[in-house]
Amino acid sequence: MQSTFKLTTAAILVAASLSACNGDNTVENSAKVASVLSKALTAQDAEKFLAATEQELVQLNLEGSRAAWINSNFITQDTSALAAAADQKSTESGVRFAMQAAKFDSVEVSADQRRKLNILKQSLVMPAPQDSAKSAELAKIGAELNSLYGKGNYTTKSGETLSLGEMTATMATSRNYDELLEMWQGWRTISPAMKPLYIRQAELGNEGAQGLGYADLGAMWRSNYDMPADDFAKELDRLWGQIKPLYNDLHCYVRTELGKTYGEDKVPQDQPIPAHLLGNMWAQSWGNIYDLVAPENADPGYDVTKQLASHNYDEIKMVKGAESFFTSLGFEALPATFWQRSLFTKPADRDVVCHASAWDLDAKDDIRIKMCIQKTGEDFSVIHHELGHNFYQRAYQNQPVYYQNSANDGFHEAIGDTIALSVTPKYLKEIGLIDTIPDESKDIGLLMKMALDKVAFIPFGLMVDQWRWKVYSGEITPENYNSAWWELREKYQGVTTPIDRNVDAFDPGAKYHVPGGVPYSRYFLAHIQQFEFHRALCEISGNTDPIHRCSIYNNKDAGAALNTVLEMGSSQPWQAAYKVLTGNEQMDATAILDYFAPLHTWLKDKNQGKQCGF
Ligand code: X8Z
Ligand code: ZN
Repeated sequence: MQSTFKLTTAAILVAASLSACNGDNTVENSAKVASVLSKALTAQDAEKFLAATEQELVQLNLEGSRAAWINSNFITQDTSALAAAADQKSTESGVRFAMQAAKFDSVEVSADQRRKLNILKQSLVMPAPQDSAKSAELAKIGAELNSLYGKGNYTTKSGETLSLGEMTATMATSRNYDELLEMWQGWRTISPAMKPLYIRQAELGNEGAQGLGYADLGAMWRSNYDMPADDFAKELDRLWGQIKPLYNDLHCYVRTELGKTYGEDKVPQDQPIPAHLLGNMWAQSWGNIYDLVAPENADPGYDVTKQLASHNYDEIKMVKGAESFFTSLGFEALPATFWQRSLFTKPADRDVVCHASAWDLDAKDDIRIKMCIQKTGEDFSVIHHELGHNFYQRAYQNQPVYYQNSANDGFHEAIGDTIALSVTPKYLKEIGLIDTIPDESKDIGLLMKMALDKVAFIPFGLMVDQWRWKVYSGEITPENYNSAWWELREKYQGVTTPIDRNVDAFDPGAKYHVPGGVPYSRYFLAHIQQFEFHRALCEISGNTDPIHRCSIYNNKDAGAALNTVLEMGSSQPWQAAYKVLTGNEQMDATAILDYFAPLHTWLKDKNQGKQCGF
């Protein structure tokens, strides 16, 4: 399990467990640490503290990951209780480590020691107050929220009980306004029950963060980026400002086309778009409505979902296909245990958390994914995304446990997506999934499909944590949770609720990462970073095609460059890792803007004379 995109509520401090063979030496280590911390402190004491803590972390991570894995694969009261107990133990230890690390604040230590101490102080995602009753309560709430989401389903008006996967498939393919609305509303029946738990979790998480010296939990989350927390918030605004003109033009064009499909009474042309019409349960990526907005005469003429079916791809073959992209770059094949221990399909007989995730159980080679794969082009991309996590975890396994993490959490989310950007027509032909590469006259179609997935996502990637930061700061109070959520959805995405929401609605809870306690800014960052990484790797590979046609498949130089950054883990400030690959220390949206430049010109032309904006 991986802390920065860790899918349980609390977080162990660093990436994953190292070894399954260490005994539980927690008590002995705690005594060593206590004796170190009782005297005037030196750099040598810091060394001893860090070494002892490292051993504890390895053990805690392994126990925590195993409990969380079992709970997410078999959701029952018992496994939730066991996961909560492990979570409580690791969170309490994490708080203790953070407090102890702070004791070295004014001690002169080496740069490496300082970085490790800072990592100990900062990286809890859901810190508990220093009170065992409250830390037990927080862990129990986390497990309950996770179960409510994992078990969530909806029984239709006609009496059929549907899983999220089934409803997701209908959201992607149905073009019936009322059917879409029923799915959209139906899924949101799972979350009112979460609201009291969420309110209490925010109180306890804030108390924990304040105990560690942060103004609130949001401030703690923002302080994880090798820059002052306020500067990080400003960086996000700056990047969004770069992308907004492109997003606005995409939004404007899509709204027009949806107006043609559903009628302008249903999609008013001067209002935000109803959130259930965009092909996705959360209106977060819109690639599934490509057929409704496809540019005339520029359709590439294939559909990955159909190609997978006609080439008899099953779930395993899809994962093998994604793996072979990584091995083509020079990465070692996945271990046999990956294939034995991963979850690839939704079990018929039990509740599991289907939201896709990648795990590293022992920081050696016990890497796995857990995913209820659907045989679609969309899930083919998600598989690349998940394997990106696994190959990253494996690449940094020789770092000390403190650095077994990505350079910043956006990197972890960006790697597999970077690879998926190379799943171009040229690549699909090379692996035999399509017969001919569409000519350049079809590029607008290819770019449109990609923009619906990537550009459309960006304001969603931003607003989720804008909402949480305001919840944690107290600016959004529980009675305003839902209305403030929709205000932000309108402000950033220009989408609106299709129907007035009940007073008890808690729509943020219907998005996995909110009950899951997973920060979301990482995905916003990843959507910018992946285009910068893709551009850099394409340059290294000697690509001469337009950037959206570039595939780094089979290119060992690109693979080696990528591996250099992955191996670094979080041993350096992320800016240093960024520089290794892109030559810059600052994130920048010009790579994504350049990638979509031909589409943007096309959109501006199509939008001429229209009243854009929302
Ligand atoms: O949660 C994920 C991954 C697992 S880290 C499947 N993603 C975000 C989401 O689904 O909301 C990937 C893109 C955004
Ligand atoms: Zn991910």
